[in-house]
Amino acid sequence: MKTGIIGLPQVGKTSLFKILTKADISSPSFANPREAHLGVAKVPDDRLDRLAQLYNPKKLIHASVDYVDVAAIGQEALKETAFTANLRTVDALAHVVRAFDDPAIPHVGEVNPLRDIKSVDFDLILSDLGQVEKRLERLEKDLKKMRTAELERENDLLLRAKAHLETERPLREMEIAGDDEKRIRGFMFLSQKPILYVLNVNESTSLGDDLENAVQKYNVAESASRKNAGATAICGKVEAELAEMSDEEAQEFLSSYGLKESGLTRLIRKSYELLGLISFFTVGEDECRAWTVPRSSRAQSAAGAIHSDLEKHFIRAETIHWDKLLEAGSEANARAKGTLRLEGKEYIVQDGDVLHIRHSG
Ligand SMILES: Nc1nc2c(ncn2[C@@H]2O[C@H](COP(=O)(O)OP(=O)(O)OP(=O)(O)O)[C@@H](O)[C@H]2O)c(=O)[nH]1
Ligand SMILES: [Mg+2]
Repeated sequence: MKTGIIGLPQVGKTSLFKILTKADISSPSFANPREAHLGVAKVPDDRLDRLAQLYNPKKLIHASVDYVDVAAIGQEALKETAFTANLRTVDALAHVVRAFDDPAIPHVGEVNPLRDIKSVDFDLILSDLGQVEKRLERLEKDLKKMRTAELERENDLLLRAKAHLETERPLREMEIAGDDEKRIRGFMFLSQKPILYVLNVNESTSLGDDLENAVQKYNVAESASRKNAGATAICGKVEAELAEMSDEEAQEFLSSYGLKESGLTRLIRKSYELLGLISFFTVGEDECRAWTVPRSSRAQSAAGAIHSDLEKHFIRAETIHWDKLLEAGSEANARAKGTLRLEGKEYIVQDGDVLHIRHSG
């Protein structure tokens, strides 16, 4: 999974990228400011950590998310092919929105997250509209030469997309079904990508509550409730400090702010929700590992996330929910208690399942 970090100038995009990926921006590979930063973030998962305590494995592998940090968004930037190319390939966007006050850091006008959200969404809409219009012009010419059913369908779809965009709504809110999904995929429209609005809020002693209330406070709840959208809040300043600490220090620091978990954990969880993703685990003395699959995946296709051979030669999945396994203390105990189940290929994998795939390969 790949997420693009976007937003207006100086809102904290690169800071968020740094704390998510722990990348050293000062290293030579990040020397060119016009180039996008690419990095990988480990998906924090307390469930996997606790399973690992039981197995003490040689390798512990968390799921990961790729992030790309691009320059500030705007009409001009969106006209640059290199800028849009970096964003077209992502699965989702994280729009960092300024909600912190700091007179030292300039911002377009006063702090107003809802205005910024609308403004960036508008830029994405306009960029897609330009692309749609260009393609429609081509199609018109092609259709004059040769009327094929496929060209006409594409034309109909793009006319519908155009009408939708002209009402200033992003494509992520448009109904697209069946073959049209495939047809539209190739365009990699920016306003079609699921988006998470990330409010970057002030540091405060009541940060726990502030983060909880930020979406309401800044009137972002309605935008976040739309199709393929979501919202969360972080405090970039505090997260940056957290990123430098050991786990114990971080825990103490979090509770001093009235926080149970880091904002990043929440941010990544929200991204999973937004994209309809879940995690399942494989465990053993060699390796404990988290895997990411779409919600409602069947056991056989989930096995394919591990290896295509496991999918092909799938027989059954020994299955137990992670907390039941911890409760039993071992797979053998769980088997004896009857909490370890044998599931077939049609089984719908649940978030937090531990699977052991039996196969004939
Ligand atoms: N007070 C405060 N300052 C912050 C916070 N997050 C980032 N900043 C500061 O804001 C400035 C810009 O941060 P960046 O992370 O570089 O922002 P950006 O969005 O990547 O900026 P551009 O790429 O230039 O558009 C830096 O000086 C940061 O230290 C925050 O939560 N609170
Ligand atoms: Mg930046």
